[in-house]
Amino acid sequence: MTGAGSSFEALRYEVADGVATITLDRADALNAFDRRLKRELLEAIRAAGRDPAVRVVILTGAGRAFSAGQDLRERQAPDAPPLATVLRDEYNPLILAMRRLEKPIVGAINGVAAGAGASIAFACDLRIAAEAASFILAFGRIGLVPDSGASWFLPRLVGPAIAAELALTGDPLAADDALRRGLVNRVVPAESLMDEARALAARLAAGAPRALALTKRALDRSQEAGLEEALANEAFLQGIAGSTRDHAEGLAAFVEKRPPRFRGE
Ligand code: T3D
Repeated sequence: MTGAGSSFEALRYEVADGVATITLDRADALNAFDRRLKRELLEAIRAAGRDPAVRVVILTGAGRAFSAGQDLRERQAPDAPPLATVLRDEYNPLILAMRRLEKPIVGAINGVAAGAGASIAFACDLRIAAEAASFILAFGRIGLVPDSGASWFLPRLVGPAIAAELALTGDPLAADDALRRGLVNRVVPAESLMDEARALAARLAAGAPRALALTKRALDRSQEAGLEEALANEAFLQGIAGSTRDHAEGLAAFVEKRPPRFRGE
């Protein structure tokens, strides 16, 4: 196991077997995002992007919460920057970095994900939730609107009616309901959460990295596109994927009836 992140204080960053595991580590404050945690999470995502040894990222939280969102104590400080500035300078680059990362992110949602903590869970590619996890669009409870991508991700993940209910009421969505609504991919007992996340990450890490990156891009672009544009984009991305050595390796492995060995080339 290597640690690119000896400089990290508010999170842990560990790389093993092609998987970077990022653990938000402010358990006493339910992993609320102060300025340092936001900065370090952005750095960790970028470090994972740069490291060719990393093929998949797992994002989770220490203790009983995934994240309680913005650190509200920091927000109350007299010198706290305006909300719009915090979003433009801190949260928005983080969400964009997660979506632009050319590697899948598996959210291992270990407990409550509230406010921007929920948004960051939504920005993962896949979510596995512990049975006690929940999602709370807590923004309205403190007189704010959904941010950090929540208003974009949620209707796309659960549909407009449920998104409106969650955003307008601020009611928690329990893990089982989140599974029924399609917000999470699976729900598992807390004690097996990380094993399940690592097993899923290992499967993804064995895939063709370029194809996974292009698939992530295709799915994101499809949210914005009409069918004609999506078809054109698929053809463009397939042109890239089809010219990789991994594609040739996949074909050879099929014909030779053996597992492929993808190298990200
Ligand atoms: O700059 C900007 O503001 C822009 C960005 C905004 C994006 C946002 O995220 S806005 C939404 C911010 N988040 C919230 O409003 C959620 C606040 N927290 C809660 O509603 C509850 O804590 C939870 C529902 C998440 C969990 O409830 P519970 O009963 O399990 O735990 P608790 O007792 O409320 O919290 C435990 C501790 O964590 C407690 O500290 P203490 O008393 O033991 O010293 C509590 O103060 C602390 N904590 C929880 N959430 C936050 C927090 N500390 C700082 N910031 C928090 N968000």
